[in-house]
Amino acid sequence: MQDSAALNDMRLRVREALSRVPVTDIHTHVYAPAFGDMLLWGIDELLNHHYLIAETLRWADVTPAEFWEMDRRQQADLVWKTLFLDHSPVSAAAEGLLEVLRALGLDTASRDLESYRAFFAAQTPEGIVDRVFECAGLESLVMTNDPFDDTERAVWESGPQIDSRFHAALRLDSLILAWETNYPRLRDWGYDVEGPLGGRTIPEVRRFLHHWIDRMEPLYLMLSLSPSWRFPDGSQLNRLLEECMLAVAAERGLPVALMPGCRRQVNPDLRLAGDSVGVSDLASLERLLARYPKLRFLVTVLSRENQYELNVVARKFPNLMTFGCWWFLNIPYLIDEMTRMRVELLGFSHIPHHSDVRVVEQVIPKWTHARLFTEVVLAERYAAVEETGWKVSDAEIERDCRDLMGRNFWRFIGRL
Ligand code: HDL
Ligand code: ZN
Repeated sequence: MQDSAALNDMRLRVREALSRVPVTDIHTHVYAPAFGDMLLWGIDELLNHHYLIAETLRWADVTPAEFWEMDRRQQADLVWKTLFLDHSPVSAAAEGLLEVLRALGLDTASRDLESYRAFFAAQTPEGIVDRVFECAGLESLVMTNDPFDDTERAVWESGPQIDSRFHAALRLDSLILAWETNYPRLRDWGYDVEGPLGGRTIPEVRRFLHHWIDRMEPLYLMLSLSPSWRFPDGSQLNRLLEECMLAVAAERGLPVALMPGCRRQVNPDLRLAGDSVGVSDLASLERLLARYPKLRFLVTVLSRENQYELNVVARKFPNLMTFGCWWFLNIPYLIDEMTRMRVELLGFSHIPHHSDVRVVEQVIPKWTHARLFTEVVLAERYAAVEETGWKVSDAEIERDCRDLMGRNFWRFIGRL
């Protein structure tokens, strides 16, 4: 059993190091101010986050259809009443919203939603972004960018001046997972593609990818995968994955982010809140990693049951960098479990956290929790190491924290 005084001392040393190191948030759904209303911020967007909508609709005596009939403000009022006033806000998402208000200097004890609205009404997007980056100790973040999103595509085609703290990631779910629906749009854009991938389809899809890589300058290409994904299986999905996404990633020297485990729209009535989780086949991931030893894969999986396996796979394949506690996993209980498993199985060769936020202020609680659980786990591990007589310097603790909170990412993607 560790000496509590030594443990407390070590926690303070790790906390100090974490407060100093720059943080890169490697996967989010926020947009730079240049994307206009696509940048979500403010109390009504915070209350309308789909995590809170899902929790609200479990209690409220409105159907999803009635909820969607309401305007943003009415929806936010219902979420506030249901999850904050009628019931105590103890879920990770609800408590996280209160952490945002506190960090921005608002009085949560007042429970005065209109005063919170008045505060945000007096802010600007750029001002909120600056304030939030400072509160969260964030140096930069990576967006999720989809050329099939009409609003987003128009912004990119306007040649936007993008805040240098916001980096792009080229998301390919619309291209690869929704091929049958979306390939006609590629034809509209002048790409000579056919549904069954015949003719010039493969080179034309590659040309499409090169075009958007030139336009967005993404740090990586990205694809989520259903738990039912298997590799290899000769499917159209895997042909597009290998012959287009991975082939172009290799040509352009870009890493690939794969995110297995999401079962999309199990309840379409909930819209963005309608996705669920499933256990993925990580033997398929192993076969992909083995087939492409020169490609670098950033991977996060959605099922808690896959986490242990993913760490073992990472021990077998240096071209795999695991990252984050994704989506439903991003709750204190599982962040603690996952961080412990990673540190004990992988040491410092992983990326423990990303926020996945959609409303920019949410990075504040996400990175507060990320630092807290990193501090708790590392302090225990450093204390255990020092109990053997080994000494860890403050400089080494800072080096290790710098790796976890950003440098591992930049080094792995070849940008250090
Ligand atoms: O597919 C993804 O990238 C997921 O993160 C979804 O966007 C999900 O809706 C989400 O917001 N998770 O936090
Ligand atoms: Zn995401």
